[in-house]
Amino acid sequence: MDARYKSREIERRSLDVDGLKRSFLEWLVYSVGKDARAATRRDWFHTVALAVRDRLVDRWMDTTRTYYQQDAKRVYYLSLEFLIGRLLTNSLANLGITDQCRQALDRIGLNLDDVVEAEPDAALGNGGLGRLAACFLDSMASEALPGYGYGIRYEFGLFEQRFEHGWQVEYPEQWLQFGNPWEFPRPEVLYPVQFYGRVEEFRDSVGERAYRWVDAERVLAMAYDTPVVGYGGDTINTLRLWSARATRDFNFGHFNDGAYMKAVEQKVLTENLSRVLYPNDATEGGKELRLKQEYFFTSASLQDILRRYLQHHSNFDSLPDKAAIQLNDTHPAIGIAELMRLLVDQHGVTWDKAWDITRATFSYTNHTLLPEALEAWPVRMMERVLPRHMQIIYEINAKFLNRSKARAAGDNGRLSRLSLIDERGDRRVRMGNLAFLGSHKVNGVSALHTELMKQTVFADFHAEFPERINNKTNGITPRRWLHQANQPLAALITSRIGNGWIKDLSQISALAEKADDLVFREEFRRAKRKNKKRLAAYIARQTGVDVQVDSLFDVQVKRMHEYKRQLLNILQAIALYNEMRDNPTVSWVPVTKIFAGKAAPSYHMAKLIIKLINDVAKVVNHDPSVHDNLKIVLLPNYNVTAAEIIMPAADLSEQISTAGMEASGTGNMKLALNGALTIGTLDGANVEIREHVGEDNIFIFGLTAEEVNDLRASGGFNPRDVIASNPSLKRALDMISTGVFSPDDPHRYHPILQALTDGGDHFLVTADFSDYCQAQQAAMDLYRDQEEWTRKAILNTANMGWFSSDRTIMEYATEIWDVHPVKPEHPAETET
Ligand code: GPV
Repeated sequence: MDARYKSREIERRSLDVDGLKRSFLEWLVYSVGKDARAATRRDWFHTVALAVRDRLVDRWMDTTRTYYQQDAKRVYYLSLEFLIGRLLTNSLANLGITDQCRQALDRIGLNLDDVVEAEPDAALGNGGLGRLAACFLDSMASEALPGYGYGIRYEFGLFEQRFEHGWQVEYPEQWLQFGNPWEFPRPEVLYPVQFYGRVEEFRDSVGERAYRWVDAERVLAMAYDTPVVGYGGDTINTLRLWSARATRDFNFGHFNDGAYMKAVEQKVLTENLSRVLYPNDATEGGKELRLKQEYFFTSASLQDILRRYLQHHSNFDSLPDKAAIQLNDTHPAIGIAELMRLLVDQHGVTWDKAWDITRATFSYTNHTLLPEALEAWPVRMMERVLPRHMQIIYEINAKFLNRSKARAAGDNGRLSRLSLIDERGDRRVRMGNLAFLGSHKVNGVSALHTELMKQTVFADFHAEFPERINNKTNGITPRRWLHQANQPLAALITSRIGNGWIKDLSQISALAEKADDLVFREEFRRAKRKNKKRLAAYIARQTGVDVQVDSLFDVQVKRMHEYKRQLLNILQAIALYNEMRDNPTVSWVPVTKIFAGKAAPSYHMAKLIIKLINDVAKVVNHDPSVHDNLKIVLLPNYNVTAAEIIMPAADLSEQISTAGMEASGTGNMKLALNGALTIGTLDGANVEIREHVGEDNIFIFGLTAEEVNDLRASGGFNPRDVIASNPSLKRALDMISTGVFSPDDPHRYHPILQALTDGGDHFLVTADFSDYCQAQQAAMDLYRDQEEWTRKAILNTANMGWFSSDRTIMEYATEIWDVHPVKPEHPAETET
């Protein structure tokens, strides 16, 4: 133990079992305020979390101090979403004290697994984009990179999903209800953020034209810091989340007029800014409050970044050498105009210099090509909410368009596409174009996605700036998604190749040679079976459905979206159900279809697909004629915590999006790493997964992105012809349309059938159906041969090393950020 700790009365830093136990008992009494007899499971969770937190504070301060003293270049990851999930298991594992903690609790008569279950799941994000940000935090800390996350401390995270009569119903998610032991409020870290008002022009001290933003409304951004523990516990970085606070004028100004209630009401309205996460995944509603959220957290973060920079510098020339700012999609792209405003209006930097600094500091990640997800704020809204930023955007645009090659070539079509303003219809600010123009690097999230970016949304910008677009294929943290979530497999791997893979996942390739080892296969299967039993118990608890542990667990877990094609999956399930009923004497491979995922509350089609899955499940699961060979479950309230149970238990991973539409996918990586075989289209990162695991170890089907493009362009696709020529598809659709699954409302699914026929089947469900069924058949056939299946599953795990977010983050660090590892210095630490 550290010498500096020994003199303390309370062993706040002790990592041994006795020290932990004493800390727990202290914390329970003196901070939670309960005695052991009265303590609930939640009290114990808070107790343990606070005691564990004690054990990382020194390292956290050492890390921060080292960055400061070395004036290290930091990277700031700006993201409207951080889908971090629970932190107790993660903190213990990364600090390396899981076993000690378990034993300490044992001695008090408690079970660590029960205590862990009392932690709420921090769902400050919707799906892949938010979870990627959380994996990146883990990787930055584990790679000793000086990285900060900046976002919003939403009081309400992503809604809780329940099913009522099979329909999705949303409930508020109150993760902060009982307090959050991981966060440190920083009431002194407070920045003003303005909205509305108007811009005044004036002459500055040297007679130059200058602007000030006046008569604006003011909100304060208050910081809450959460430590981000790297693997090994040496580097502990910071996630800084902003919460909206009314200014003191609000509190007291109206009060003096006697309008006390009005003042309080105003305060509540102001603080609504950070109340709730928008539940739309990859779609933008154009809501004013959303724009205000984006500006709120971006402005506060930039002010904080500049404050930190100015501790060591007196001008802004070297800002790009000391700060890299990554824009996680366009949500923080207003930061480009904001940094220009801060530099030009507040710090007197000249425009051209400010622009060079801005571009050298920012970089931008694009996460989708879907047109409905590309943010475009109405100019009239932007003028009202952020009048100075609108001016700055016009100025950036005018200077850019004046100099662009398109103008030189007299190409007006291209010029209008390059413009930051979409002039068609109501004028809008194209945030993607702003982000592109204001960044030195722009990246896609898989090889295919990056190529398509060059060919589609950013084709004109790519011609203008051919060096700017680059690829950074996504990754996942092996700590949370294998070491912590899948302890049976993690222990097996470590028993054979040591534990180096946790920190360096490329080492997992050493497992490949074990794929032919019968003993290893048996143990691999045993680990999978253990995970499947755990999932089966969870399914029974959540849905009441009993599933066979030895059936093929066929898993599709992700947001509900038409492009992700849960509909294709459930149609195949209906076709399989029919085959099983038609051929009762055949010995079928038992299959359990497992779905989970939330639909945006306003996405009616996605919610109808949820209802369809639940309706089909009800019929199939109660039909004795299939002899339990097919079960369908839709698990409610998919979140990080549920994913940690599901991922390790899957046999088959459904990655079946319409090719060209899934930017990357990351669930595909979690499932393959945990030994599931993928059934998927050549979309997003599936393409690269195939290259790594080998084409014999993956089930690829369906149209390619190019074929999808051609088919849509030719207009020659008639879904009715496809349906007519495929009896099993026709039968499945007829069953839906005649109310077999909805006898209470036979027309319920008319909108789905309409979309698949007259609607033109935009997502090509019918076009890919037959090929998909064949791939499913191949999977079921292979599953009969458990030795062969296991061999391929092992090869999946062994060949997924490249998909570690450590690899991804080091590519960002070297190719975009120029940020380097910094080892924290621990001043008073001495060996004893
Ligand atoms: I834009 N993504 C998301 O989860 N939410 C969004 O708002 C947008 C993109 C996802 C993509 O859909 C995934 O393909 C991708 O793997 C993930 O972002 C991370 O890059």
